[in-house]
Amino acid sequence: MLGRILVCNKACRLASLVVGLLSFSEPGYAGNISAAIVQNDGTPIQSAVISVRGKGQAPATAAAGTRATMTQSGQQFSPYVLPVQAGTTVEFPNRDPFRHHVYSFAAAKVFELKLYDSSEAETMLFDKEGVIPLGCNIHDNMLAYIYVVSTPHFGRTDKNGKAAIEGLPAGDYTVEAWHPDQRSSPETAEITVTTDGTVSVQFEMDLKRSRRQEKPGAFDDTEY
Ligand SMILES: [Cu+2]
Repeated sequence: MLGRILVCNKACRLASLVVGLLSFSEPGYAGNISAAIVQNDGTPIQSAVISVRGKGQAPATAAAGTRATMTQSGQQFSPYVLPVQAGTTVEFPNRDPFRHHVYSFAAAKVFELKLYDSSEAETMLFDKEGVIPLGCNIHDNMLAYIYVVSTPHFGRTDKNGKAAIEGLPAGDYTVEAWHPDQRSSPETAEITVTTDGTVSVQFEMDLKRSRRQEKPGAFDDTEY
């Protein structure tokens, strides 16, 4: 695990360096946010969404053609939480040798992808902000979330509870942290990003027990 952290840090430094080089002719461009999300006892929380909105920044939709993927494999959705910017088309590839029937009743997107197998390329456009829980009509254990944001600046925490948002113009921002199992409403923090700096933000969340994506004999707790 230590090795992985070192690799990640190296990669992060490299990414920061690249951003720094790109912005060399544009002073004041590159600022970063390093977010950490933990439970009240300090346990890292994976699969939380960090989204960042500049003060006065209007809602922004994704560039045309932006795509993301929510896979069905091993009778589970993957990833458990998929953050996308409004205007993103999500592909729902079925990698199982049996059919799925994906649906949502969420206010932000009511839809269903009727029984389909691996030969069919199912897609759906998500154009409205909000939380979209996904289920499958055939497999009750299947559960995942698409979280639609209206900013291009967002990320999802890894197994260490960390997420990095890079390349932000200097300025004042509101940072929001969201997780499907949090007891309270999304946490927010007001921060200021400065030239070529990294602002660290930490959130604590109280998670309730969730049925997650349990399936007999193959409970996967790696998401937490
Ligand atoms: Cu299914």
